[in-house]
Amino acid sequence: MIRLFVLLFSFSVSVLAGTFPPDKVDELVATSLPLLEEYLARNPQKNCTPETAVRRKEWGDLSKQERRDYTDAVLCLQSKPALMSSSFAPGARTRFDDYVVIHMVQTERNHDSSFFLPWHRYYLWHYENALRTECGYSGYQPYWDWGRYAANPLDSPLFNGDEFSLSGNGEPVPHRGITVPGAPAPWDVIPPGEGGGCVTTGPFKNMTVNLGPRLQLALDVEPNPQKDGLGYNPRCLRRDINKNAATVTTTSHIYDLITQNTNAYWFQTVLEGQFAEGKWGVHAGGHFTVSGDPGGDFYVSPGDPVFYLHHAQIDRVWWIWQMQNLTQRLFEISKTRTMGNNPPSPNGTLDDLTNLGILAGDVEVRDLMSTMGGLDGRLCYMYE
Ligand SMILES: *[C@@H]1O[C@H](CO)[C@@H](O)[C@H](O)[C@H]1NC(C)=O
Ligand SMILES: *[C@@H]1O[C@H](CO)[C@@H](O)[C@H](O)[C@H]1NC(C)=O
Ligand SMILES: *[C@@H]1O[C@H](CO)[C@@H](O)[C@H](O)[C@H]1NC(C)=O
Ligand SMILES: [Cu+2]
Repeated sequence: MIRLFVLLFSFSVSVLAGTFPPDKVDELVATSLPLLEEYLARNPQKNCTPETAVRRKEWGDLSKQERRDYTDAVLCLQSKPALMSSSFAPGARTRFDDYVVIHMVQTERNHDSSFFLPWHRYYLWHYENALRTECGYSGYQPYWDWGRYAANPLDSPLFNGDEFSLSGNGEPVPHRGITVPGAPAPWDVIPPGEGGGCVTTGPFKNMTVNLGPRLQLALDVEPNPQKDGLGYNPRCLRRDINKNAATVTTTSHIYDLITQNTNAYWFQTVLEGQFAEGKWGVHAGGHFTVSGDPGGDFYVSPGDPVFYLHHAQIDRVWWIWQMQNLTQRLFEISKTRTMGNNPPSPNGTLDDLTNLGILAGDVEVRDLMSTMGGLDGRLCYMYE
């Protein structure tokens, strides 16, 4: 009887939400919302309430028109001149490139450190704002729920290559797999997918990648004229959509990450991957599901537009994790101020400052912890 009810219930929800029935992570969101409302009632956050908060949606739940509006806005950002000075970054040609440069020059501060989650939250929000204010986009930043498509990412509304996707795979070019630093065999190499060449379908088929590469990739890519990757190096967007990497981003992986890690240290550690133990984690897993150039480059990865949907899902998973115990987790950070604590540094604190270079000035990490009222109420969003 209960089973029948659950079946009927999920059936009716799936009809409402389109073709994707709620999975067990979506159910965690549903059960958390009353806790969030109760917390906000006790701790009001700058006029941000579930009624006023905007909703970031999953790509597959957007209508075709909404998907097209999003990619049009990204193409618009790619058509506007950079703010970044060309003496600082000769490869920064467009407003889209400005964001790539900011990520490149701050990579070693904002990964495997106390800044990782809050900084990327700030970065995404700023990019979403640029799409809206500079390119007339009226929606919000969509996310990519890896779990929905982990079995076959190529056959997804993100990567199927149609005009409503984020463009598809690269042309087939034989290439080696991805080396995972420090991982023991057989996890030291992610076997390659069937792409690797230039993307030839969908909205980004004509896109020019200007910056990078910074790292040695598995692909044959023209090296950047500058060692720091900031030189001008125009080339096609390459991808290798890789289901071998997606195996670590299933809904079960996401669910376990959220429910089995009860402090910020372990939550972030498992999310970012424990390479020495052969665990890639959902962060690297998602990046390497797209891979290619610049998607597979730790520094330059925001140069593939899918980056922002991947990191929106990272931000969503953090948000869901925070909601499981807001009293403890809303303002809980971990790790030190330097990547991998190298060189050694003190534990990060909520008073630490972080910025987006020329795009946005210093804010306290504390101001980035809540999507419901952070940045003096300018952060006010939820994920569906
Ligand atoms: C790509 O560029 C060609 C030539 O300029 C143009 O005809 C075509 O519409 C462009 N395609 C997309 C998806 O922007
Ligand atoms: C939330 O965290 C607090 C502080 O660590 C703890 O006392 C409480 O039991 C937790 N609540 C739940 C529901 O886990
Ligand atoms: C830094 O944080 C870790 C847990 O993330 C904790 O075990 C350690 O005691 C902290 N160090 C200092 C100096 O507070
Ligand atoms: Cu990053």
